[in-house]
Amino acid sequence: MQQLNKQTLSALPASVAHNVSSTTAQIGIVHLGPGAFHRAHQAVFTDNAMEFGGNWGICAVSMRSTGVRDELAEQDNLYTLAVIDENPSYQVISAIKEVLVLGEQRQQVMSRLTAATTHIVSLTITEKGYCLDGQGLLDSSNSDVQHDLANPTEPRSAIGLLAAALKIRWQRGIEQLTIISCDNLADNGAKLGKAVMAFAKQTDSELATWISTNVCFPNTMVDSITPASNDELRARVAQAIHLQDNWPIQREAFTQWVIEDHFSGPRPAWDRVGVTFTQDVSGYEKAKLRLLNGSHSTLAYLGLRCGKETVNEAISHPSLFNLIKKMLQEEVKVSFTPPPELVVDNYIDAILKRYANQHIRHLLSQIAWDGSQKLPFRLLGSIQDNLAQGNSIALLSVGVAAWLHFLVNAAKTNFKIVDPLADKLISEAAYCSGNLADDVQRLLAIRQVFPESLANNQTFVNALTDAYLSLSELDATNIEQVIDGLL
Ligand code: CS2
Repeated sequence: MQQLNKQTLSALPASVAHNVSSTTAQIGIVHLGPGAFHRAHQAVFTDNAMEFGGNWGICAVSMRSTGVRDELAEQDNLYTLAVIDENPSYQVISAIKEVLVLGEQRQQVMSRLTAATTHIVSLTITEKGYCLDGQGLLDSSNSDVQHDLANPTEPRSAIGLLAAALKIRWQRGIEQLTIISCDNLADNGAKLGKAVMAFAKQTDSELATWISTNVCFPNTMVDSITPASNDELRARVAQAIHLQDNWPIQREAFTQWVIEDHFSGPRPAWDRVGVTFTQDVSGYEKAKLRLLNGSHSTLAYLGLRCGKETVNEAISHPSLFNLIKKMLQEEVKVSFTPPPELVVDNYIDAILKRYANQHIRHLLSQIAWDGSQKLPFRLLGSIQDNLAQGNSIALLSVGVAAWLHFLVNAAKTNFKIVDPLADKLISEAAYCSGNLADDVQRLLAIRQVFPESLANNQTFVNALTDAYLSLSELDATNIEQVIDGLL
């Protein structure tokens, strides 16, 4: 079978969508972190928007790994998006024009970031890529930040890289840039802006002032369930497009992007292809982070303990379904103020339906990554707000307790967890001896995750200890008994 590339594009069957107008566009966007989510989400919106004109080709920059660059090079950076639902559909995306690797192509990355034709820089670098501390501010003790402050022209963190590029734009008088965080952090844009300015201040305070007046960092909410690619997907795509694509991606049909309407300079016609622009993203962000991601993480840690592998398998168990639904309806829903146009009960129902999509295999182990970075936004924020308002936190605490058990179990079985704090988490978890109240206290003392005010809140400590105790018996054989007992 021939490989997907520019030459073979014309052989695509008519059933496969492809926006020809994006094939000739020049680069106008630099994206940091071209993982599956970017290629299934922002790159697709941008590809579709180019139907309405503009040079919005994407230069994608991997911070370290060479995999995406090398694989995509063989197919002229083209790849297939498979939308996996009741009726699957396929689209070849040509918005990505080049992929660079920062570690190996520093000069090229810098020229793209500082080009006057680059109007937008976007990021999907995951929570840990922002180098923030527990307060959401730049963590100056982070080793990458320290490295970049000592070597500002050779940055390895996204924050150092942006500061270095902005310095050159400032010196050359190239104004107007919008930097769009597309990661699952509350107030993602504001946090990114603050971190970049805090970094800049430590190198040149005038630079920080220039950034604050010339560069916009809109907040965003991004959503689309995007499981990792696998051989099954490659086979399926080959069959659909009649070409070999070694790097396809898959996602569910649902996709959403809400961006704060706060730009410095032009942007693609995203508004014509389904992107929502609004003055205030925070309600959308909280709804998504707390309702979807919060329940995702809870389901991941509970499901793994119950011997489940995928989101679909976990949510298909009536007890787990009931627990998640009750947690969302009774505890998460009351923790925040949604945007006026959002009907939260419908949103919850839609999330539960999305989890039940049996056509995609979304691995719980993938969602379980980086718990230390995710839980504060996904569960702890709701818990703190509920405590302040006197609302219940019993079920939210179950998600946190399930994570604690995940750590203790990993320490016991020598399972290597994926988390930037893995060493610290596992060494603390290894001391957990089974005296449940002591275990909880020890883990609550991890300040990078649990702020002091929360760790010292007796209502939370009690709820977490109760949940931790109840879950200690849980395994694949007694799901009803244990989980129903919590409802
Ligand atoms: C998931 C998210 O992996 C995870 O932690 O919760 O990636 C989730 O699938 C997306 O945020 C959905 O938009």
